[in-house]
Amino acid sequence: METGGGLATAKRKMQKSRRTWLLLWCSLLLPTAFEFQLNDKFGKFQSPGFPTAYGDNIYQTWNISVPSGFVIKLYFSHFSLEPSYRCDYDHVKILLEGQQLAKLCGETSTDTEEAPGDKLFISTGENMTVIFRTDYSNEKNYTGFAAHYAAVDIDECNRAAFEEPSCDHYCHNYLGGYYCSCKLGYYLDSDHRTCRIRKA
Ligand SMILES: [Ca+2]
Ligand SMILES: [Ca+2]
Repeated sequence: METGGGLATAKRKMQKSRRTWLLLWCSLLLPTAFEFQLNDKFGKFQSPGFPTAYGDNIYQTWNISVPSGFVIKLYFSHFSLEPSYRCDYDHVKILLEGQQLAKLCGETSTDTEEAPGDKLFISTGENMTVIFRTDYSNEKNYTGFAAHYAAVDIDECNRAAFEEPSCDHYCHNYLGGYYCSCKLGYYLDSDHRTCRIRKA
C-alpha cells in the first residue's frame, strides 16, 4: 500500500512538472517574435494587417541601418493604437543603440502618454530599432501604424558652437561625408583636417 501510494504521488508530481514545462514553453512561444532588417536609404513599414485592425500578441522588430555619414529620420503617416497608461499595453518603441527614444500609443498625446502626431524622430547614429508590441486584445479594432524613414546626410560642416570644428580652414559637406581644404600657403595634414604652413 505504502509503495503504491508513493508511486501515485510520484506520477502526479511528474504530470504536474510536465504541465509546468508545457505552460512555460507556451509562454515563451507567445507572443511570436518577428524581426526585419531594413538596409535601404529609405523605406516604409507598417503594423501587420494595416490598414485593417492589428492582431493580438504581436512582437515585431524593425532594425533600420543606413550608411555611415547619414542619420535616420522617421515619421508616421498613420498612427492608431489602443491607449493605455504609460503605453503599457499596445505600443511602438523607438530605440537608439538600446536606449529608448520614445514609447508611443493612442492617437493623440496626453499627460502620461505620447502619440507621434507629426513629430520627426531622428537618430544620432546609423541605426534605429522600432518595436511594435500588442497584448491579448484589440476589441476596438485599432488600425495600427504606417511608418516612413529616410537616410539624411549629416552636415559635418555645421557643428554646434561647443563642438570642435570638423576642419581647420574650409569645410565642404557632401552626401555621406565631407572634406577639408586650406587657405593659400597652407597644406592639409594627413589627418585630413589640420592646415599647416607650407615651407618655402
Ligand atoms: Ca491591446
Ligand atoms: Ca555630409
